[in-house]
Amino acid sequence: MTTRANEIRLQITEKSARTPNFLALLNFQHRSRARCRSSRIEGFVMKNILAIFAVAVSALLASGAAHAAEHEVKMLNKGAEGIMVFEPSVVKVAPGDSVHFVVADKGHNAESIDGMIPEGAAPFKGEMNKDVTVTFDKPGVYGFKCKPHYFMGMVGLIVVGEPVNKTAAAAVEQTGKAKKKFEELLGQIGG
Ligand SMILES: [Cu+2]
Repeated sequence: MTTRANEIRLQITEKSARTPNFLALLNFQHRSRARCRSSRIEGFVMKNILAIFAVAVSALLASGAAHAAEHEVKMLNKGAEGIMVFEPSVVKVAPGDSVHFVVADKGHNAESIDGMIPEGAAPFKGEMNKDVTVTFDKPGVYGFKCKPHYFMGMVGLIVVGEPVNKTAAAAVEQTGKAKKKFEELLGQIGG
């Protein structure tokens, strides 16, 4: 019993007996079509593996972003602790968290103080009248100031994890009202 397809193939074979390479050509076409199909399947599988991988990576990133918090420190002409202040003046954060320094009143900036940041940490310097967001990765204490109001005691501390460099930060020479303020603030943190 022969199927219709087999009959056709037989007919072709008979007709092309004169052309010796026809069968070989047919065979080649068949094999290359099979290869094509299998590479299409491979492509489909690869695409899906990549898609699954991309979803997994973005889920990981999203969960990481959800853990990193953003804290806020306002620059104020008048706050609960007096005039020309950062509020709050001490912020405890986890490594990877960021702090958004907000210009709530004009005429202030936020910048780190030389010697008052952990070894290897990058200093930061916000421009006057501009908000600045700083991400803190290295554990330790970070002393910062408002440049024009440093002498009025407009300073603060960010404590990232453990204040490992507290002694070094406390040893930095301070002047004006900042000296007393830093003694106060450093007394508030552990380590
Ligand atoms: Cu200021």
